[in-house]
Amino acid sequence: MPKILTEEQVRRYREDGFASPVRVMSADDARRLRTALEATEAAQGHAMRFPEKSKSHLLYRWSDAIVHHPAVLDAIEDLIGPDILCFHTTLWIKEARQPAFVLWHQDGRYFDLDPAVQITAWIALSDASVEAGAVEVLPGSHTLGPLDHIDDPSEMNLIRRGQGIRGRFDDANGTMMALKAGEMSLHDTMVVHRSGPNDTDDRRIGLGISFIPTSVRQTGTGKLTALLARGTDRFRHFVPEARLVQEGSPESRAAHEAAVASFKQSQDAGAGKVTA
Ligand SMILES: O=C(O)CCC(=O)C(=O)O
Repeated sequence: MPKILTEEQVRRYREDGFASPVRVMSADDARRLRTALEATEAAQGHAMRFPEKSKSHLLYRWSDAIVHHPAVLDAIEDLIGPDILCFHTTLWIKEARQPAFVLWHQDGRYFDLDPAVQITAWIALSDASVEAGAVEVLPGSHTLGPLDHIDDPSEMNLIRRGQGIRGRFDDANGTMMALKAGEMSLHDTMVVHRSGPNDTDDRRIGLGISFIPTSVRQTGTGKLTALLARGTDRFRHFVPEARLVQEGSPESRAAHEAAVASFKQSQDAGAGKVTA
């Protein structure tokens, strides 16, 4: 019996490679987390950007709270069991009226995980409507195996090196995973997905959390870090990240810097792969 997902959502996730929407918190709670994120931006004097948009859970309490949110973890447990690592987090922000986008791509094409079992939980801190540039998925595409990606950098691509799949899906229309603030979508590491511009007057803000079972190994170069989010890690395939204790402390900043550096190094080592 699943903890939070319906049997139908579990079945659809396995069949289609995604499940959406899943309400994980109230709109008010999402608003409070957004306010905390925006207070961080105001204090820093700029919108979230690299490197703090990567692995923000090691820097900020509001991000740590989302990664450990019981409803988020219950949904992940429904799909991969109780021993769960947070492998990465990315803030996906499109400013109001910003023509930001990502090309069709597969996360699993560049994560170097064996087996390729990884779920992206995308938690909306603002409404992420179709007009705001919601994430769009191609149902069932997670069964196609790893596909070729090319580099096509552009200033407006939210993925730094601009990798994507060109040709095969140029005329395809997928399913839009439109979300209200406080809802979450879940997508499989191999599902092909993309997103388009934000044509609304509000920012579109989501936190993407990559979760894996503790049994998964890394196959790339270097030794990556990951945070035990729930359960027990009997495998120790990743360097354990320490959970954030004090926001703004020199220790938290150093831990974040080291974790992002090893992640970036491993991504840069893979030609034709995607880094966000
Ligand atoms: O937020 C977006 O627009 C893209 C998200 C994405 O590519 C992902 O979560 O893997």
